[in-house]
Order: sequence, then C-alpha cells, then structure tokens
Amino acid sequence: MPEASVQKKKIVFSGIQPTGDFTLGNYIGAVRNWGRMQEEYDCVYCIVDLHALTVRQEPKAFRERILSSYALTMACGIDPEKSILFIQSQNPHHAQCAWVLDCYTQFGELSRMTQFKDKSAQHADNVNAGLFTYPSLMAADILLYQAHAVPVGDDQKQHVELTRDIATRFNGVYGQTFVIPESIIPKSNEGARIMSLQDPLKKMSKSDPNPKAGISILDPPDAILKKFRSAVTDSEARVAYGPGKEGVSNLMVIYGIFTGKTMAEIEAEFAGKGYGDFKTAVGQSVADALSPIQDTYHRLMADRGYLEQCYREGARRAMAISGKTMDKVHKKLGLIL
Ligand code: ATP
Ligand code: LTN
Repeated sequence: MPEASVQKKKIVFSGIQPTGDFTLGNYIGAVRNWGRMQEEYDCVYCIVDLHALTVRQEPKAFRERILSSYALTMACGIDPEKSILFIQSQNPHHAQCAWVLDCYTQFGELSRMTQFKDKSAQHADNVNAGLFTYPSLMAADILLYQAHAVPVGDDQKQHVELTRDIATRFNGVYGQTFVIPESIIPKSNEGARIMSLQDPLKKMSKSDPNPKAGISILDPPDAILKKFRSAVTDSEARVAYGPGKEGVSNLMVIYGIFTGKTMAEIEAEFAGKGYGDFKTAVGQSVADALSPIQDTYHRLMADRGYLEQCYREGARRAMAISGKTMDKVHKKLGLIL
C-alpha cells in the first residue's frame, strides 16, 4: 500500500452554541464548511451547551434548543456516522480539562479577548466568571481531540490564537502533550464575517434582538425575501464590492456563495440595474439554498429516537478520544490515575 494511503487523516474540531436558530452567518462562516471537510479530515463537531450557560437560559427552552441545534447541524450536512457529532455537556472531560487549562491561562490574556469585552457590555448585569474563562473551555474542547484544524468564522480567530498559546505553554512545561491547532477561516469575500442586514458594520449574530438583522436558516422564503429587500445598503444604486459599500458588499458575498459567481461577475450581472433586482436575486438564492436544509431539519426533529441514538453514540465516541488526552494530562501534572 502506498505510504500516503496509510497515513492518518488530520483532525478537525469545531463547535457552535445552542443560543438560537443558526443564522446565515453561522452557516456560511462555519457549519457549511464543516460539512465540506468530512472527507479529507477526521472531524469532531460539538454543540457547546456549556458555553451557552454564560448567558442565562430558561431550562425547558434550553433543552429543546440543544436538541434542535443538534438536528440543525445534521441538516447542514454533518453526517453523524462520518464525523463525531456530540453535545459538550455529555462528555465530562471538557469541564475537567477546562479547569486544568484555567490554571495555565493568564488573567491578562482573558481580559484582552474582544468577545469578553463585547459580551460583558451586552450583559452588564451578569458579567460572570464563566464569561471570563469561556476561552479556556474552548481551548479544552479543541485540545482534548488533538485537533490540527479549527474551522470558524473570523470572530473566533482570537480564541484559537489563545488556545495555541495555552497549548504551547503547557507543552513547554510538561513536554509534548497537545497538538497546536490552526484556525481555518474563509476569505473575506467568501464569508469570514457575514454582517447584519440592518447594520453592515456589525456581525450577523444569533442573539441580535432585531429580527430583521439576521436570516435564520429556518426562515420561510417570504421572510427571507422581505429581510433582504429591507437590507441597509447605500444611496448610490451601484452594485460594487469594496470599502465604503459594506452593505452591498455583504449581499454580494452571500450571493456569490450560493451562485458560485465571483464579485466581478456579480458586478457585471447587475450593472445599470437598481438595488431592487439585486436584493430580490440575493434573497431568492438564499431561500433556494436553505429549502432542502429546512426539509431535512423538520424530518429529523420528528424522529427524536434517532436523534437520541446519534447524540449518545457521538458522546461515546468523543469520550473514547478525550479520555486518552485527559489521562495524559493528569499523568503529566502528577495527579494519581
Ligand atoms: P451568539 O450571538 O450567541 O454569540 P453567534 O451567532 O455569534 O452566537 P456562535 O455560536 O458564537 O454564533 O458561533 C458559531 C460559529 O459561527 C463560529 O465559528 C463563528 O465564528 C461563526 N459565526 C458567527 N457569526 C458569524 C458571522 N456573522 N459570519 C461568519 N461566521 C460567523
Ligand atoms: N466560541 C465559539 C464556539 C466554540 C468553539 C469551540 C468553536 C466553543 N468551543 C471549539 C471552535 C472550537 C463561538 O463560536 N462563539
């Protein structure tokens, strides 16, 4: 057998919070790419419910949200037989490893995280310790699986950088323990950061209180078209990509993703036409792309037994890998196994 074919595949890890129905930003920046990596890599994907606890959740709705996020991830193309797809809290190694990593993460490092600064401003009444140490739990997620690559949107780059720093620090003290991971982020014209439809300088986010700001991947076609028609652009009536035209550029990126067209091709297609035609075309391309995902999602949600079978098996497979790392970490630290 040729050498290359016996070589092990590299490992990918990524996670998403069950804080709401996924947005078009989550899909384009992250989950869509997860599906596309399943052949080339051994992939481990996770619904990070413990991370979502940094914001107060209503238990009944939260339980349902965790399940629906699991089903949505599958509907976006993650095959639970090809990849490991599990729920973070069902594997106790994550919280266990996070504690250890907390002790190798500096206060100053955590204070510099922009997500911490943003979220503490958004939830000024609940700036809890979990919000602060969120990045070391994320580092645990990644490092437990010895992941080489972490496909995320642009906003998570800083957290992956910190993960690398923590792992390098730990390896420096105890010898080779963790693989140092790299983030995989789409190019800016391929959806690294999809912007809010109402404020093109702000990222589209699941927890944005303005429903017109984001497209949920479960939005029906008429709602999608309506939101795109009311998307904030500029007064120039010129479909062009570049600085100063953030609103239009954002719509062009989205259209490019779903039609395979380049920015130049899109500019040519809409040359001399107003924004009305353009916005309708973008909305239609999104509605068409999301329709099969929505069908699969509703089918999965109607079969709770199958979902449960998938997430239990996912947790079992995840634990078999993370347990080995946990043992290694404890041994290196001098803890008694
Ligand atoms: P929340 O609003 O609750 O903070 P979120 O929408 O920011 O949630 P996360 O669960 O934090 O979503 O992120 C899941 C993945 O989606 C991450 O890889 C993140 O980088 C990516 N992502 C989130 N928003 C966008 C966006 N607007 N454009 C591109 N990628 C995004
Ligand atoms: N912090 C991420 C979610 C997340 C994650 C991870 C992403 C938690 N653990 C591990 C990649 C790898 C976010 O999107 N806010």
